[in-house]
Amino acid sequence: MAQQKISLTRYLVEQQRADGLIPGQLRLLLEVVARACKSISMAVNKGDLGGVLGSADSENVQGEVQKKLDIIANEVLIEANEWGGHLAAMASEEMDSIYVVPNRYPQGEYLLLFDPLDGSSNIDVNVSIGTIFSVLKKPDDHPGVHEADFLQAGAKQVAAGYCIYGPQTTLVLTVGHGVAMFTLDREQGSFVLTKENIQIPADTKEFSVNMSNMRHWDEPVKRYIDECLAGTEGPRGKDFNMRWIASMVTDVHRILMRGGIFMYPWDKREPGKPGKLRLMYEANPMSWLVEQAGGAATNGKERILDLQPTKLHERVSVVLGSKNEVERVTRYHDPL
Ligand code: P6P
Repeated sequence: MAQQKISLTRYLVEQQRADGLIPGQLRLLLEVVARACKSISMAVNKGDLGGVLGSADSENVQGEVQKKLDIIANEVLIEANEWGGHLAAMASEEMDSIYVVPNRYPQGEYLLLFDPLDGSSNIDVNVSIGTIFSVLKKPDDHPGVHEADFLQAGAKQVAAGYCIYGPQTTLVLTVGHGVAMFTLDREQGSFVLTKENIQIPADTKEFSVNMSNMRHWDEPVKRYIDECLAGTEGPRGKDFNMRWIASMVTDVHRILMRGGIFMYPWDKREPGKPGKLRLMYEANPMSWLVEQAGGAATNGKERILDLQPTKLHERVSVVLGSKNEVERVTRYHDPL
């Protein structure tokens, strides 16, 4: 008999029965986010036919030129999530400040953070991009909701995931009980469970970094990459392969599927910035997913999920993936 297809809804209900990690309001939130990702996938797939490519002639809080699809994806996520009663507020890479659920709707107990379309530089050249999301509980020790309520360490997340818009549209998520993957069945219009308990191999022969920045890196990172490049003749005694898609969501997905180490380290081009990637809605959700799959995630020195944020859009240096490789990079940063 053909294996029964398990929908996202059924998976979430059964997980709730098994370990109580997905209360009704959180399940509703995750299903709404998944539906929003389906809509974004349809818009992305239209490309030029939908008039959605190219620049929106505006800049986001990061000072980056926004693509039309960045704004579309952001609006889809806001409109899908604001009325359901499960959220108190949202935060997005594309918005300067938090978006508090309007008074006309009931307020819920969760906070949703997202990068609505990660990898925007790839949109116009038809390379995979994706949505990254993170869910926190709103502190219940005071009325209302403020930006400070979002400034929680990544270890406080109650759900995290991403959706890749590539050859397949796949949703990958965790609620703290391992990592599961769902593939969009376009005939049914629903996400179907295709992998669960995803595990990242502890060792790898594949590194993922933007090599054009090499001359700007700190010594420990240069040492690690030089040793990978030295291959069988060098101290690692094995040859390495390199991949850099410039969509964090896609590079991390590859690592979840077959192992590897991903790095976007601090570099001296902008010494005042700790890194390029954003802590709250890129590094934290990806780090939790990687840890839940048996990998590791640091800023080169400390566990990313332990970092206490001070600003909503703060940046961080990221080293994540196969546990033994991440630990090696950490050792190289440790002067002792
Ligand atoms: P670079 C995409 O803009 C992004 O934020 C990440 O998804 C990606 O890993 C990184 O920037 C790519 O940066 O400097 O290689 O273009």
